[in-house]
Amino acid sequence: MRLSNAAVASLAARAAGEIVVPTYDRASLAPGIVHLGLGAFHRAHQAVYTEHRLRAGDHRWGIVGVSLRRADTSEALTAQDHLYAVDVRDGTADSFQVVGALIASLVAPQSPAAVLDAMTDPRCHIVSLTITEKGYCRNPASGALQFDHPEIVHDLREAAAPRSAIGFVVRALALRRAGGFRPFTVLPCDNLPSNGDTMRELTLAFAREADPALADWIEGEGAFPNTMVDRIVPLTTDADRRRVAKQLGADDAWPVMTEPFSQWVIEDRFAGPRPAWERAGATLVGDARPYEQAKLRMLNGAHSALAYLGSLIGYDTVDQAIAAPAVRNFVESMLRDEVEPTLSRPALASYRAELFTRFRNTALDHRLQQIATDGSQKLPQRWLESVRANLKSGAPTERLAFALAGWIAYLSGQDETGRTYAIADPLAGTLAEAVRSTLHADAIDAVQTLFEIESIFGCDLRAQPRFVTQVARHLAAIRAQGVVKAMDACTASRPCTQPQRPPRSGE
Ligand code: CS2
Repeated sequence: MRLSNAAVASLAARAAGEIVVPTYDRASLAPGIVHLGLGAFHRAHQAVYTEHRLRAGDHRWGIVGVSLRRADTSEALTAQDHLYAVDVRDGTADSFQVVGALIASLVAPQSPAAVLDAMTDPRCHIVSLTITEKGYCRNPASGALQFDHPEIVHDLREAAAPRSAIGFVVRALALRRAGGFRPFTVLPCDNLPSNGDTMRELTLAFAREADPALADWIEGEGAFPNTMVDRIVPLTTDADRRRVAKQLGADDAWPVMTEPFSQWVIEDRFAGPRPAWERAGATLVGDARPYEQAKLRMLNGAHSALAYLGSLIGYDTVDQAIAAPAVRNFVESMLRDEVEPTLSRPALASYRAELFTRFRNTALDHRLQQIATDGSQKLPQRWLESVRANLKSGAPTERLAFALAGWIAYLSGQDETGRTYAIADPLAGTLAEAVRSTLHADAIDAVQTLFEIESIFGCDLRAQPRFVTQVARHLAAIRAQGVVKAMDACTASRPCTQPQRPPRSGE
């Protein structure tokens, strides 16, 4: 039996309360949210918060999911009335919820007009996004819109059939303005610094180029709250599908796996109505940035360190890597000594302890290679912002330099057991070229060559000779002794502080 509206009734009867299923009339849901990026993360996070409000009787918030590229998720979900299971795994018993919040799905390349229709429907009040860091078409170091990005070039020329998320948002806002409607709230849910402010700047930069009067309207009327989103959601595997089918008693072609933990911090400034997500456990705040910064630099920063260093050693999953004492001690000291001092969120030590518990979840099978993708888009906000803050304040950067050396070593495409892997990154070509030219060169040459890539490192870091030397020293140690030995030595070393730069007048 395939999961469907009809199947849900019999599931509910059979499972007698053990599986949570939609109990409301799905046909009565209005399309209040259009979500761009129909991946597993959205379905295990924002959709679950929204489901809570639908169950409570507020039927304005059905979700229309949009895949910006591939059709596979949409096709799988269409065949099961857009129902899917969320499998929450804590290492003991799984718990299941069938979510009904998704009422339709669209594949943007197949029908951009249908996507624009959904976004301009007056009942749509929110357009949320999980399009990954690279989906924003921004320069990762400077944050500026990449006007030479092929999708942006296309969307400025052919506004009526956009390809990029920015192109869709600007076109839909233009149509709403022309129709006399209010703008929707744009709610980015990706791991970018100040993701709402970032999206606003990118949207305005695009709109100014296309139509300055539209840009003024968006600037005056639009809303782009910052959000911090947090839930670990590994990719779904066929083994997951089989396990879910057995436990659910129905086939689900695309269930999502996740952990018990979930957090969503949202700035409460919307252009129109919104679901009462705070009643579903979200935190509505005036300023989400302290939470967002702590999450990016601690959870995601630790994740990336685990991904590159753990993969190099030969581990496959987060729980395997964190179980190794050398890795755990290193990540702990990196967070405690070099990341937390850059943050203002309260209770950082208990936040760190909670992260380690989450990383140890053996049921998630969270692949390091999943996290290792798109390093060029992730490292600026995960590591380099902490590096810059420490260089400025004179605090140590030794462990962050080691993590960077680990990333450079990872780019060789081969781990210490001899296994090879592909580098998945929009800058893969540039990175491969840099690595090829320096594989047998001195570590310092390798680091300097990598640091020349401005869209990752900006122009400032290569002008910090002590930091460049630190990274090179660690890269040389990794090459000579292997990751674990080099890492133990780095963790044991007394953090060496940077000479503090005297403040310039006016700072
Ligand atoms: C991970 C994140 O893949 C990655 O880069 O660091 O997806 C992480 O699991 C989530 O941000 C957790 O909230």
